[in-house]
Amino acid sequence: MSHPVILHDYWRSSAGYRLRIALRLKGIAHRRQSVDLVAGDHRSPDHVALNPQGLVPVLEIDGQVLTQSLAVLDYLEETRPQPALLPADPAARAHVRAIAQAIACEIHPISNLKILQRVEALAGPDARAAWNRDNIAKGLTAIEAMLDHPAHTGSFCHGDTPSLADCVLIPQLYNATRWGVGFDHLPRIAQVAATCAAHPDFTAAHPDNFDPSREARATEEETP
Ligand SMILES: N[C@@H](CCC(=O)N[C@@H](CS)C(=O)NCC(=O)O)C(=O)O
Repeated sequence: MSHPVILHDYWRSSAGYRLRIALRLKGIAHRRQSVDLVAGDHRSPDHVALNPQGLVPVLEIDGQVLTQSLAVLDYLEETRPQPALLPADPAARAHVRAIAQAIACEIHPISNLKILQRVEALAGPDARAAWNRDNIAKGLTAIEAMLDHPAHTGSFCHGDTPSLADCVLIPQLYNATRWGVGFDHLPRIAQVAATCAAHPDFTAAHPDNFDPSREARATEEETP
């Protein structure tokens, strides 16, 4: 019996955006279910039943309910190995994972909605943007140094095909732009951004395509 693949996410969620890219790169047909973070839908009993952490994304696949985007990316790679989003060489795999984790475990968590709301409550509305810009700018500077290594040349984060690192970096760059943090001065990141901006699976996953003010299609069937 085949199970429908359902991605529960919010159009501006960068963790959800990671999975939107990976699902397309791997050609996995799916349906998207919008969870409106601004309206607080992620705290509803229905959503908390899917994800006890009350976060997006959640992926229903193969009869499983999966949470934590990096764990979901690993699941997709293990169950649908082609096209590979991890290189074959163990050292290269470690590097790709290190980039993904540097973003997902270091930069992203302290830019999260609940953290920004707490910073604003403690230190005022200006502190929210200052905190976030500083965090993203410092984080991207470190990522640039990680990418700028002879063993990891290419038009993507590693080599000339997309990897898990690109699935995580591109949403972080979307966040950077939203918050007015530029990255033109970081040549490797700018190169990866330009490469992915010309790739149909990355453009199809872009948040603008899911902006409810542009198009009310929260539960519409989508194919990669
Ligand atoms: N580590 C989690 C992070 C998930 C996460 O932080 N999701 C955000 C949206 S990008 C969220 O649901 N935020 C709700 C909130 O902060 O209240 C993952 O990678 O899935």
